[in-house]
Amino acid sequence: MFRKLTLLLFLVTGTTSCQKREAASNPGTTSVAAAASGPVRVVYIPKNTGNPYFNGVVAGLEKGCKELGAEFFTTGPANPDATSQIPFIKDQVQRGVNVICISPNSSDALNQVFDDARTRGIKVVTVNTDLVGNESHRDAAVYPCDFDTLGASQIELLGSLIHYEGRFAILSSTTDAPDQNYWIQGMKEALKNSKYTRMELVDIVYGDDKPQKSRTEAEGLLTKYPDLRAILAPTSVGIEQAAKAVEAAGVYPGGANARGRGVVVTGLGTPNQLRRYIKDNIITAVALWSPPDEGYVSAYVAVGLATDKITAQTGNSFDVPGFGRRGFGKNNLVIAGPPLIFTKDNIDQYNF
Ligand code: RAM
Repeated sequence: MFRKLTLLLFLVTGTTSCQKREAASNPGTTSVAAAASGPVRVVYIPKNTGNPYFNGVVAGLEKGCKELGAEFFTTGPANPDATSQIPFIKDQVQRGVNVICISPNSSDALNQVFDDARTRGIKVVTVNTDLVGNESHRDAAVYPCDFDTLGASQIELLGSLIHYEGRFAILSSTTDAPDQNYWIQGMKEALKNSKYTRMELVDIVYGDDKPQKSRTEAEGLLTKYPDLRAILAPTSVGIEQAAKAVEAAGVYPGGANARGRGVVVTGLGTPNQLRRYIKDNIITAVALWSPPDEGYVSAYVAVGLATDKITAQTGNSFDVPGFGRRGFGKNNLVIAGPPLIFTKDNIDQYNF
């Protein structure tokens, strides 16, 4: 309700902002974002709409922005293609938003639009995903947990579930996704560890974070590799569809058609989407973090930057209520919290 209201308010005031922005292009005048009065306006652009994962991030941003007296709204493309967010970013720049929080679909395709936005005084904060290798094109980044160790921890989780032995495939999101690609790189590095010599990565397929394509890719893996021991899906869309595929085929551990010990599904997924599969023993354990916490910390970074209460600089830190202090690490990266592992025993403690 709050989001709808603020969106409506924002749309109504959009024309005024555009007029101000035109004036701002005259030499000697300040940019709209800098000149705009009233509450700070924060927009969040997820990778794509329709992915329940991002609802948690939105809820956290909304809560934090409300506490800080900022206006918040969210908009985004239907598909997580590398360039699909560009028109949305341009539109928000035109409307004179103060902060663009975004989970980018590419590490480099958005550099130019971000540069344009920042020239106008708009802060750009990447959330959940970063411009890996192009960090100078945004002001700060918020990761939900430490991505430097996430790939290795995914391999360890998988290893522990398959007794460190067997052939497995990765079901990822898009080929351009900066987050999944970073984690996959970490997974490949981890696999060089002698602990994992009996685990073999046979394929990487991409479901583009679309349910149907992810399902088709998961089914394709089951057909192509009859001896597959596991599907590792570091995407909340992919893992849900992999769970559906092994359930329908009856090849999950203990399933009617399981060969040997069956096909294990693990990776990253939301408790709300996977609760049933975990309770029904289709999946034993998955990892993630708290998307609402990530969104909440992002709100404090976004509004803090827009009001100059926070300066994005490695070594600087700031308070987030209930979280204590959070700080900017290398490349102005903020880590919101710890990773989490969900099993039958704890899944009911989480609602996102
Ligand atoms: C999907 C998206 C998102 C990722 C989660 C785990 O929802 O790809 O970026 O963080 O999975």
